[in-house]
Amino acid sequence: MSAPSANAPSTDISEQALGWLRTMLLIRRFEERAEQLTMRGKIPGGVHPAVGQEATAVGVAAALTVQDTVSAPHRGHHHALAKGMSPDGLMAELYGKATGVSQGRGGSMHLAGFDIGFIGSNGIVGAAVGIALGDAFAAKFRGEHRIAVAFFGDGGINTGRTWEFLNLASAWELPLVAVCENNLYAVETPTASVSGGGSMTQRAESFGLTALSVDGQDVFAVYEAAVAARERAIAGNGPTFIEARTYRYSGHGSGEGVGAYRSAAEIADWREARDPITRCAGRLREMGALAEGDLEVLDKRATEIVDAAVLFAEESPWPETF
Ligand SMILES: Cc1ncc(C[n+]2csc(CCOP(=O)(O)OP(=O)(O)O)c2C)c(N)n1
Ligand SMILES: [Mg+2]
Repeated sequence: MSAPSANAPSTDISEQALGWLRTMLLIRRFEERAEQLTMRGKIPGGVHPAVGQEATAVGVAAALTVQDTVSAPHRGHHHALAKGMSPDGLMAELYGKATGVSQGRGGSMHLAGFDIGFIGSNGIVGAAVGIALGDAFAAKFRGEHRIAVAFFGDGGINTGRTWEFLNLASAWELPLVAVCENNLYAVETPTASVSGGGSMTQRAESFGLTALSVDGQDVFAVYEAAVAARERAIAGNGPTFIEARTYRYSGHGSGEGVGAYRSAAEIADWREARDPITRCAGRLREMGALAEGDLEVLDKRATEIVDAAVLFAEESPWPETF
């Protein structure tokens, strides 16, 4: 059952997918713990948990090299972990400790790890697309063999700046992959109720981007879409827009409920019938790559990594000056 990390592709898809499963379990346990710690006052300021959205980040990151970059929005822990950020450094950052990935001065929404190609998360809806656009321009201008990926939400799709960025990416045929994680809601607003002009992919196509919609709860489907988008970008054929249909199990931010704007049936459908971890584990069992009891072992290991990250954050010093 030994497997490489999500960032170290192997030729054997089941070996790779075991790495994806590990990373998705790590994200889930990390996010659950981060929310608990916020509610207990250990993590200041709140977090935006990505529980339920693990496959979108992991499937895309698995298609990337270390040199390829990722920019992320306010809900960005899963992207950072999938791109290879250390759980210790991330947890310490959430705590505001000096050992955090942004030296404890950024917090949940301002993560960065330039050595792993994670060029930053930020809280301005849609802005991650502009940051990745700039890096895609740099890659093309310098003739570098790499791409930039922007993650953003379905709320971000309805901001003007997002389309300004996608327009330039198209006009300049930049190696940008724009991934919209459509989790159906922007805070408590159902995005469909405030969206005109047809589907997201139709809108992206009208700007000249190659556009496709994938099942964001199927890590294999996300991976395949990202591989194809990367190949197109590297070949000089311009940007791709990917809508990844997904769902966040939590409220918008830590401690927020969902009962006021979602039906119990909708939540049950996503959690019970489409869960990305359950589905990935199922595929691996079909391939003969996951035996009875293996999932529990991997899950226990993910919990241990999170336990160690919490201990690291607790024992780390505060920044010297503010
Ligand atoms: C420019 C801007 N406008 C408004 C906000 C407040 N805000 C924070 S998150 C959010 C909704 C984002 O929804 P979506 O893009 O779907 O991402 P999700 O939270 O679903 O992951 C809003 C309106 C903001 N941070 N930035
Ligand atoms: Mg959303």
